[in-house]
Amino acid sequence: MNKIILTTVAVLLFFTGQAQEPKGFPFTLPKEKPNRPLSAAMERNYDAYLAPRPEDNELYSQFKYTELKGFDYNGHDGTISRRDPSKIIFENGKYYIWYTYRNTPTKPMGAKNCNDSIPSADWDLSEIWYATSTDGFTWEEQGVAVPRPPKPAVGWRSVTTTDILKYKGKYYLYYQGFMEASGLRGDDCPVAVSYADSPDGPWTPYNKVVVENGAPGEWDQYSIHDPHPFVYNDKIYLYYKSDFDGDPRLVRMQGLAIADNPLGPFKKHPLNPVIASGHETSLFPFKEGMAAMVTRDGNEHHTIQYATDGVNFEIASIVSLLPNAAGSFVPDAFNSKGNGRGITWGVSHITAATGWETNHAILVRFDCDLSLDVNDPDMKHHNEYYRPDFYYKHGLNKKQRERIAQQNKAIQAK
Ligand code: AAL
Repeated sequence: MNKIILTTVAVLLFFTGQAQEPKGFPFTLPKEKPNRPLSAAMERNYDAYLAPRPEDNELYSQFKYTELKGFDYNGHDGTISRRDPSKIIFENGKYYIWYTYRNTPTKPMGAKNCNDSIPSADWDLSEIWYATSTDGFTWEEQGVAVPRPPKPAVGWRSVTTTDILKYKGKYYLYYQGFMEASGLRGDDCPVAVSYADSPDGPWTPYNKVVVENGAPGEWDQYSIHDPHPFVYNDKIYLYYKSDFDGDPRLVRMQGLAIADNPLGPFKKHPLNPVIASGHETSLFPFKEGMAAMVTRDGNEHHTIQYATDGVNFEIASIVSLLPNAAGSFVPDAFNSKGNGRGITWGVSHITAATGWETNHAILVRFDCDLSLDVNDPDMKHHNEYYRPDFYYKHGLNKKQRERIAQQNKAIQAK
């Protein structure tokens, strides 16, 4: 008898609609992908990102910036520049960072007006210097790590844009080695390396190119920039950027070269370019893969991307105010063993810091929450608010105002 009553009630409820799923998408955002027809956007919201809400997405973060203490810039007159910082490592009870250091009698004067002492570009006639810190906010500049070698050694014109690798107890600094002033043909250079038994040096130049330019006609035939080494899958994974498709509308993308030995040979990945956007792209081990902060250039600039295999990157979040040329503190850069924990801070640069007239870059600190070991809700807001003067600073140029004036004239004439 009970069975009959229960069945009757269930049938009645069904036809009265009380037991049916609501027709529209539910008010409470489901944490898991709901089993119902979804639009492309909703499919993506569940499939492409680590969580349906940014604040729960471990690869989403805001970025907050702090002025650094300890670096003098000659009154920001353009004669001293610090830029393109390395990853930060912690050794001997302090943080270490390396960076491009330029100290020239004048600001950069362009390729046509440069000479043996006048720089063509902000990173011309530069050396690799380093600094240490106990808190990441105040730094003590230690001086030169890798000087420019005598002609014709690789990097005789300028050694720049370095990054650090620690491997089997030894230290390696990879850097761009310029053999001509940047801008004469393009920003053309290969990558060289120096090595040491201590992060304080002395550094011995390997005096050979370790990441070659591509073959004629290949995307990376002229420039191998931003060498960015990790120990991943028990090999040295060196990510880099190249500029291609020709001046002045350069396309910038990221490649990967892999070696068993820090001094090479490095074999370029057959799927290069592996990241189709970005400029000084900064990566870090994350879970079993690699995450990338993709800045400035390309369709996918202002994204954080993730590749479970370190090669095939997908967009993991869309962010703003990404640090340029980020040198992150990546505690597990050389030993993540498939369990990369992510990052919370680093040093980045701001180029033309006081305008293009006194063209020089400064180093700044950035903080974020891209870490599996930190939960900072104040780094996860996404409805960011900027004050009017921030918007007004991004104003119309003369050509755009003229176009608008023409449009106004045309509409008046109708
Ligand atoms: C940087 C980097 C490389 C380029 C120049 C200095 O942002 O991409 O280092 O060569 O600009």
